[in-house]
Amino acid sequence: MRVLILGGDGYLGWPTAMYFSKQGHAVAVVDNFTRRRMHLERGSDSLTPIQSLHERVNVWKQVTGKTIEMFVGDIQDWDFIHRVIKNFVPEAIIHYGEIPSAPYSMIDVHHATFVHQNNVIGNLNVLFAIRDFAPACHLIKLGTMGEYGTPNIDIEEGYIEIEHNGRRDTLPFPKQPGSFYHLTKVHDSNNIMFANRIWGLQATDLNQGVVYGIETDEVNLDDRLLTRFDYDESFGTALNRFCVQAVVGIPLTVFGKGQQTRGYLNIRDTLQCVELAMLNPPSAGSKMRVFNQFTESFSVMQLAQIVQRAAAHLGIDVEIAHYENPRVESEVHHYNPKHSKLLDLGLKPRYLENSLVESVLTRVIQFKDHIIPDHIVPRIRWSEGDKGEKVDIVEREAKSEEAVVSGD
Ligand code: NAD
Ligand code: USQ
Repeated sequence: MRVLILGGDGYLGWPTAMYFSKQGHAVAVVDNFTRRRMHLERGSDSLTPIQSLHERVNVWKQVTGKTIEMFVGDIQDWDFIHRVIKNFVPEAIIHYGEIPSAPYSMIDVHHATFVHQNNVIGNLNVLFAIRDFAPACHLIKLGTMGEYGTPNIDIEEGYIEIEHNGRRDTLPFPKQPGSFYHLTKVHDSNNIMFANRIWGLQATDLNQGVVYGIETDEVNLDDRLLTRFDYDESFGTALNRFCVQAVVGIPLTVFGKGQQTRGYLNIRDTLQCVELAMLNPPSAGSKMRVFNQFTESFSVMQLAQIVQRAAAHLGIDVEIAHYENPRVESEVHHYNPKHSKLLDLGLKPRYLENSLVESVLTRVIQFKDHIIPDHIVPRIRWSEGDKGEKVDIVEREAKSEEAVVSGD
């Protein structure tokens, strides 16, 4: 198939490009290096040394003999993106090309509007370009499980059947996202649903959980093909951060009570999921399809304990600490989202407990000299007022009283 990967220089986009190229698809990537520039702005960086997109594409060609086409430009620029879609004529677009960070979107008004413009306008351009230049194309759009928030009922896969005043309907599941970033994904979902309804645009919205892992078969071919790995407060997920903290000897930064529960999946399973969505498109004329894309759920405290156990296998002693929560979120809540549709299509999940050492910790140890400890302590707060101030440790489950959080 002709596959266009938006955000093809990113954490997920680059491994997806290689994976599809290896399967024999004609692959092109689009990126404008926003993610690399946001790191320059924040003074942080990927732990894994990543090559430029040009170098990645060249190395891929050297190693496999396969070509990945490259378009450098901004999806917000209609002139650019409509020409890419018109000329490449994709059969599937995998849309990863957005800013993915909740904390970054909460820094201040400038970051919130920047993230909204980038994500919502970019996605709208893609919808119009598909309508006008590739109407048969299947849009596979990365949304997030965080669109749903943490309601006190089970989360359905996109839609919920409701009976109200004696009448029944199947309606989009209510959304209560937890950051301005997560809100952009809700706006995208609504825009895609509308485009599907009025133009018949074929779309799958993948509400993805938190992805972990650095290793894929293609990444492992050559270290110059490595994907990024972030651990700073803006772009590092809790699990990535805990792995780095374990290796540098900082008590794991569990925010608040640590009962916040999320869905997780291995990066190799992200590749399987987008492939399954692409090879099994929704039938013509059907409404926007929604998959909840994750394989396991864990509370933050469970994650910390998994990291502690995995590190112990490598002879590393890890402490867990409770920090004052810089976010405004439910710290204790119900969490039981359905996620059967991708399993029904054949997804074979990998599990965190079995794969953390191999998928993450060995690579963190390999690159531990690159760790910038100053970027581990959180400073971005959801509630206004104390941004930039020290975040205090309010409670500690540590074994050693001397341990300090460096980087303040
Ligand atoms: P990433 O930041 O590593 O990749 C996104 C890429 O898109 C970057 O290379 C960036 O430069 C590019 N990009 C952003 N705006 C662009 C624009 N206007 N024009 C051109 N390129 C642009 O993020 P990721 O972790 O690979 O996530 C990919 C997608 O998956 C995002 O939409 C994210 O919200 C979603 N997602 C990620 C996770 C996760 O755990 N990584 C979980 C759920 C959903
Ligand atoms: N957390 C800690 N300690 C930390 C960092 C985070 O306890 O050091 C907590 C947060 O308070 C939150 C939970 O861990 O309760 C998850 O936070 P996260 O930073 O790991 O993930 P999140 O901000 O939700 O964002 C990530 C990706 C985003 C994706 C989302 C999927 O960055 O792109 O959309 O996961 S989901 O969580 O399902 O919304």
